[in-house]
Amino acid sequence: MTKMTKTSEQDLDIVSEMNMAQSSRRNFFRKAAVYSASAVAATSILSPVKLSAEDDSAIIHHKKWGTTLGDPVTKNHYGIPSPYEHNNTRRTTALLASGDNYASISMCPIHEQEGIITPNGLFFNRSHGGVAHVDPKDYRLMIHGLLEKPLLLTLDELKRYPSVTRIHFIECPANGGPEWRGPQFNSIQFAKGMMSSAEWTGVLIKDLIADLGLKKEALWMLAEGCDNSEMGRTVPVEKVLDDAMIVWAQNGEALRPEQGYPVRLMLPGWEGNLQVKWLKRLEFSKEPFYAKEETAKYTVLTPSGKAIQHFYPLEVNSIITSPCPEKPWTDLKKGDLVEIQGLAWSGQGTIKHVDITFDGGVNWKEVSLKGLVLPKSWTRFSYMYRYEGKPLLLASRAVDDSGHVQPTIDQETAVVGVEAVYHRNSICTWEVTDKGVVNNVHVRS
Ligand SMILES: Nc1nc2c(c(=O)[nH]1)N[C@H]1C(S)=C(S)[C@@H](COP(=O)(O)O)O[C@H]1N2
Ligand SMILES: [Mo]
Repeated sequence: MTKMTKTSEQDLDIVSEMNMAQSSRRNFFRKAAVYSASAVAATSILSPVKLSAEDDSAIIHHKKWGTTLGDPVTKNHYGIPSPYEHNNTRRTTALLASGDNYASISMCPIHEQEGIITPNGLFFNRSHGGVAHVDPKDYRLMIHGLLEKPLLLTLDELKRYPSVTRIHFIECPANGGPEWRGPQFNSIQFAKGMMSSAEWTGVLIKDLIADLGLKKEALWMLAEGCDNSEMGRTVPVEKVLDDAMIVWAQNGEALRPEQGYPVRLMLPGWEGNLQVKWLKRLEFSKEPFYAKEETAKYTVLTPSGKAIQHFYPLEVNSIITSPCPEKPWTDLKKGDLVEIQGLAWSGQGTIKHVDITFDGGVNWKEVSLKGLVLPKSWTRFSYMYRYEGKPLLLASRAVDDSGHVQPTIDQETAVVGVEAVYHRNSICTWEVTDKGVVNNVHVRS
């Protein structure tokens, strides 16, 4: 186990002051007067700071984009990213893809993201029968079963209901699933990229069915898609009447075909597979439908041989996104200040705090949460670190307000075993070598 070596005391003071300032606004304001002038100036992120432009041709000479006309502003009526960002893309791997790539998964480059929103073109995509292209003119939503008044809606009619807009992540419960026995991918995108987050707009199902007369015996709701896989899933009415939504917009525009255009079911914090895309039908019933349909739900096998049947919400989880195998520290020099960042999330509540370790879990340090901290939502965390060029075992551990703490690998496998596929939420560790290379490793006690 690698211990951090000490930098000079003054350095440590300045770094911890920056972290404290981030973690507490009140604290920041109290100390701002003292530190705004001194500490910020003294803790330049780049060392040495380059202030002279004379010999920098990018400053004194125009490049080709400064000496010719650019594109007409009407060239891309729908904008696309800079061609230099072509590497920031979804990816798939043979390990998780069907041969023909129809029943496949395409993973999100979570290490390339800033903030807590995934751009629509990078949202992970898991479709069991390819991406359906539904003509909104021919789209209908049927709501029936144990209701006094069943309902058939067109898309325009659905959109007449009062809408809500909320930020939530979607995670496939198989995210990280190939790695129960050990690391499989030296890549955050493949190890943890079966998730993404967006701002969703749609109607709460409780509002939609408020005057439809839901019967007392209705305990379950079947959701079915109009793609070829249909993806029939049954969920408890309790969740439906809590915060389930039917959404038609994603980050301010219509859902992308990959996310179920024109309409998908959104069950905040619950398994991605339940969030039926290309939604066609909701049927309320007394019994769950999976009694009849073999593929209608996932279970979790425990070491005793017994399966946990109802296991819908995703548990508290986190991962460091920078550094990571795709974003190593190989360009850093000893003494550089660098921001460690990551994402924490929980389907059972709001992230309360996140700790990080540099020594594989022997010592932990609380880090700051940054930006919006919302229920059932990605939460970004941050820590300013003075790079020492020493090997590290770097990991994060999140705690949510439902009282759940992210488990170690040993704690998790003691409950669920290593044959499991779904719901892996144990601590992820990056080994940082003395050269700044980052590797995916499993730390066991
Ligand atoms: N109709 C339909 N809904 C579906 C699926 C599907 O194949 N068809 N895949 C499910 C699975 S397994 C997951 S993880 C999520 C993926 O959502 P995304 O493709 O928007 O990321 O959608 C779910 N909803
Ligand atoms: Mo999934």
